Amino acid sequence: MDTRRRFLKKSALFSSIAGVMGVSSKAFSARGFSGKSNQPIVISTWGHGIPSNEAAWKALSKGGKAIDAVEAGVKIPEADPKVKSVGYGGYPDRDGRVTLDACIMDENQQCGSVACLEHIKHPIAVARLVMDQTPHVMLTGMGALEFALEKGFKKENLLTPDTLNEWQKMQEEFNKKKAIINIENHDTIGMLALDSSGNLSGACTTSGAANKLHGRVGDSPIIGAGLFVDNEVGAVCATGLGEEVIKQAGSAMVVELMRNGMEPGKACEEIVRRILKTNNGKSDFQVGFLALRKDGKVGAYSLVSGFNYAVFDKKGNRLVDSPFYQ
Ligand code: SD4
Repeated sequence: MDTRRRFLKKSALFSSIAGVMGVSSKAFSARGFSGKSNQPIVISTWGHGIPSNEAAWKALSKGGKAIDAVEAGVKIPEADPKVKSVGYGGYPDRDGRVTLDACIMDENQQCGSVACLEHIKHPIAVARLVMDQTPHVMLTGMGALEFALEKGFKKENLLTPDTLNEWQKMQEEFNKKKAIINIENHDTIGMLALDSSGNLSGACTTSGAANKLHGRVGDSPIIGAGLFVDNEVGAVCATGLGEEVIKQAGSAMVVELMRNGMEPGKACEEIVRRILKTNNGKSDFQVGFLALRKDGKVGAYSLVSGFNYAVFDKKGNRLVDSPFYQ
């Protein structure tokens, strides 16, 4: 076969594969997805994403960097005692201790993370310093706390009387050991942003599952599980039962599927389906993924209904219901 015919045959094959995967051949080179955008956008999980996006948009709309926007954004629920699944006022573990997990990742694949951190209101800011000022990616427990105190963070009591009261009432439900979806209050904030230079970053912060064993770490501070950013392809974050997300390397896998041409929403759905499969079709828990592709396209998918996310772009800030399995 002459070179031209071989080339035409290859292009036809590529077009049909790309068609099946739902991507335009323009955005898909031989090396994978290659679209881009420099229209700023920020997206984040759950209703508390709305005020968080506002804070992030302040930075983004002035030409600020995505990494600074996501840090500023997720600090809003971290400081809000009414948000009982993130930061100050978050539900404690089984021993009544508030332990926080957070991570952050930028366009150069630099990242920082803290896990099982107590007494610090803004774990995301500590994670940022782990990224910016240490040769490490992750600090845990006492080590993370000592690092934060060394850097001048204030030691605080994060357990509010209101949360303690609710947590005490919840003990009865926990003791029944019945599967109640989201009883552990899986409402982490994961935030993804694209800035006007076309760069992506993400942040994720949580008090984790309410009533967890002391020392339990979920997906949220684990790069590749609760968050992953690849500046060539897209950024993804996860919410829900962290153990299931970790088992699939969830966020990294969604990025990889997008790299291979899958649409963001379909890529999220595929990983939810894998989780469902490993649970033999049982869906008495929640997991959800949120994805932002390099060209600004957004997608999400959750196992159970009820997951929503906030989107802020030039059209404004709004809450969107995620598609779900059931
Ligand atoms: C965890 N994924 O610790 C976290 C909890 C969460 O929304 O709320 N996610 O398992």
